Amino acid sequence: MKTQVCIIGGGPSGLMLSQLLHLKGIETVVLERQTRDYVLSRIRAGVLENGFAKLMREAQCGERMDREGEIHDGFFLAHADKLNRVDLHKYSGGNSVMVYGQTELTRDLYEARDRMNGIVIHSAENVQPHDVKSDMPYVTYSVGGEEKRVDCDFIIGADGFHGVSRKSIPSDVIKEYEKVYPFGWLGVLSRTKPVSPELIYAKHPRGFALCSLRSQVLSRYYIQVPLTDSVEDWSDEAFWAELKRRLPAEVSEQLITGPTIEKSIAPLRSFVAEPMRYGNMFLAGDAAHIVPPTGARGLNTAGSDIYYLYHGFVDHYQKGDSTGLDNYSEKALSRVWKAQRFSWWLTTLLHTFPDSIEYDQKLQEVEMAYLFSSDAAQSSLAENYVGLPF
Ligand code: RFL
Ligand code: PHB
Repeated sequence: MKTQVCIIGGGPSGLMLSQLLHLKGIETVVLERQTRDYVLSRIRAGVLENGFAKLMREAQCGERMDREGEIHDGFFLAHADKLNRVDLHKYSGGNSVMVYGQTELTRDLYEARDRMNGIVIHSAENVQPHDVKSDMPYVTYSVGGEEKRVDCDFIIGADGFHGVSRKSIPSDVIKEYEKVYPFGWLGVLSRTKPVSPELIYAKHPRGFALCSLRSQVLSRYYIQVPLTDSVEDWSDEAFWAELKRRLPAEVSEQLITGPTIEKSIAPLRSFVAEPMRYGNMFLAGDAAHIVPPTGARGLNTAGSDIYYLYHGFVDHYQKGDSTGLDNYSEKALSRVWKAQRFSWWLTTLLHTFPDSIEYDQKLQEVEMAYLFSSDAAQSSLAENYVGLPF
């Protein structure tokens, strides 16, 4: 098979790029290791910045998001039994975020690819990029034991943190920066009315908690847990009891509990790989960088990578101008590091660190007090949460 851009990974990054390029007449093939059902069973992001929502619309995938997603103009930070609202609209110059699940937007992207007869190959095993430093790179894979090959002009590594693309770059070319946090998030999904119409991020001595949602009948909650915990350690009853302990009384009194329909633990990690280009292979999304979910930046930062690549490829194929592709790594990394900084800051502010000393706790307290006494501090929080410009 021959194509222009071979995309490894059929998550939101890979599908979005494939869809956008298709609409500009640029051919792609997407190779995904898992089945579609498996990809759609992963419960991940819930908060989209405006830039990401715009990209969904440009990809002709925004209709259901605009119908079913919720626009949020603010969220709450809970601390010391009190709720403080962060007014995103006021402090970001009229901006807001869209609450719409990654599962749903991935489904919309798959459906769009189907509608346009896009090639997405599932259950692709042993995917491997080759000759990426040459003008004739190719990707090999197997399906049902049969060896296959895709020749292409460019390869996109959009295969997530555990993918093969980044790992295929020689270690003397790529530099990796990593910070592993000493805790994870236990997340549950439940068919209950969300406790609050807007998200609540709660700081508590027992650990962080987050009340989020997917719709007015589907709640998503998280609590900070030690890395040694497993899902089996947490019955539904234990989860609800612990969540209630970490929320202000006025919130926990309102919390409607019920059976959970998904429960998983995600370790918290910050990671950046530089550069994001090797020869004719470009890394995008979680393949190149991940953040702890606290600032809701992961998928949104993947979105800006895709935006830069999309415009880079359009300029390359339509105008013969490769500046966008040549500048991709530098441009993407500049925004990636700002998302890293924000995610690290919010994670450090809101979590309970097992090795923290009293001095650290005092700093968390004063940071919180400063935040809600300063318009400048709230503006800084708001402009980062709604997403810095692309
Ligand atoms: P993905 O989604 O990991 O998709 C990569 C795809 O590549 C496939 N793959 C391979 N395919 C072929 N060959 C191989 N060798 C392959 N290896 C892997 C995988 O099967 C997969 O389908 O990466 P992508 O597309 O870059 O998307 C990134 C996002 O998924 C991620 O950044 C977000 O989910 C992060 N995130 C959040 N981001 C936000 O912007 N807002 C949020 O509110 C938010 N909440 C979250 C989150 C992530 C979470 N977890 C579980 C990590 C909440 C959580 C709990
Ligand atoms: C979610 O709804 O899954 C979610 C929302 C906000 C975050 C992280 C996760 O910061």
